[in-house]
Amino acid sequence: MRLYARLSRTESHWLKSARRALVFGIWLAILVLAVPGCNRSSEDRHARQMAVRVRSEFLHAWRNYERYAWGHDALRPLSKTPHDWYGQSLLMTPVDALDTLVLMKLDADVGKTKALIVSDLSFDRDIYVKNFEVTIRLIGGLLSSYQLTGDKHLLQLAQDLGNRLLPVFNSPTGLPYVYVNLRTGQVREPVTNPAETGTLLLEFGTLSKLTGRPEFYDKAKRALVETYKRRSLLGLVGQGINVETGAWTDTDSHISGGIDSYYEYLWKCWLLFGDNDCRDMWNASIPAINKYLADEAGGELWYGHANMQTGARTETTYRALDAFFPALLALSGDLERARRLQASSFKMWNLHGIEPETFDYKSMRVVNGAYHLRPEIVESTYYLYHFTRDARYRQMGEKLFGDFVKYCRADAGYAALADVVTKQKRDEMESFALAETFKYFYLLFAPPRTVDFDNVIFNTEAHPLSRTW
Ligand code: DMJ
Repeated sequence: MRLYARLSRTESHWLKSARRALVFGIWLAILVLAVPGCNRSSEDRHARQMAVRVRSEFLHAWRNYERYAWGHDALRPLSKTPHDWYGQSLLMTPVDALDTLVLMKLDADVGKTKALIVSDLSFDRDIYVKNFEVTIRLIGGLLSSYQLTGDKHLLQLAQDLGNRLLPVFNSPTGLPYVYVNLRTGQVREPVTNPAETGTLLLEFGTLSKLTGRPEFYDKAKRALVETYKRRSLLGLVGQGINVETGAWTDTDSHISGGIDSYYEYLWKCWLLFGDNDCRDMWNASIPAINKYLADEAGGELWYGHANMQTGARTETTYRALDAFFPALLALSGDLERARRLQASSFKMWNLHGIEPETFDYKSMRVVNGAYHLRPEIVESTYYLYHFTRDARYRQMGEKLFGDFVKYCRADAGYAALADVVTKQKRDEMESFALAETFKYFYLLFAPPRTVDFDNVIFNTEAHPLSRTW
């Protein structure tokens, strides 16, 4: 009896301890599950506040464009005067910025801007325009805004412009001339580069799919393939090519301006159109880039310049434009290099609190100190955050944005810098500041559903294109 009583006392003691342990376990589990959730939701709350801040700074730039340059290509933010690239306006800023207005849900501004474009934009003009620039900014902008709003006028304008640009491809090689007269179709300037010959297929291809006219796709693809076919035995392309002879005029190779978006479109055209040739050309090119252009300096990853024929290093410079490459590496699945290169870009930025146009990664010296309000480093921050969900990329973005506002905000909009060391401003606010820089800052902090990342491809001017066909 006594034994039984002792046993049942022990048992009830055991039961109590077990119950206590269970309650403790449940609390622990709640804590373990809830604390990161709390962190996550406070991080998200902070991100939403950042998105609101970005949107309001975007509006500072946009309202001043409206006030001092409405109907013109761009605002000069220091003199508060308008600027037209070719003496007559092609509405560069309104067309380039329209899909940013849509994504930020600035509905009244979308309506007003669309009305301006539909009533005032005419391509029947006796001016020579740069095929590359008007393709990425105007065709890209019109097509993405058409896809986002469903307004057919925008597609009609894109088609009209596409028709007027087609004569650029009438060279012996199929590589495009640099300039075309929008009214007469006359072309000029045969010496160009891979960025200008190979950054056309996302726009012309989408135009083709949406209008059912194969020639847009075929001509832009031929230009891309003809560029690729002229790669060296090492698998590199140069930075100057003659469209009449097909010969290289400059054999310096890099991922920088003049070549950059040629590589970008190889991979992205595979993603958007499922074009196997584009995938194969990318797969054949990326090993050469990583072998001859990638460079290690002080334990960091950089990409420099090399001779396309010999692979010999020609420059140890890295540029603000090159900072797009982590985004492309991440998109193509190479997260490790993407992370390392992004850390290098951020280092370049932090040297003077804002990035220079050109920088020598061996000597850590500024080579060209201008800052043109460029988006590339922000673009890569956004891509890396998307692929990793690592909160450090949002913190990085916050630092970039803080500096951007601190040094580039002017009374009337945002101004480029003449020199990142002295922070002296210059009278320039390129349309890509509104099309790209503010957009990528916004997307980094806005709810992920703002853009269906997995179903859009951003053209090189940050215009999201989707496979609606
Ligand atoms: C933009 O017009 C495009 O991103 C282009 O591919 C490169 N340069 C500017 C922005 O820096």
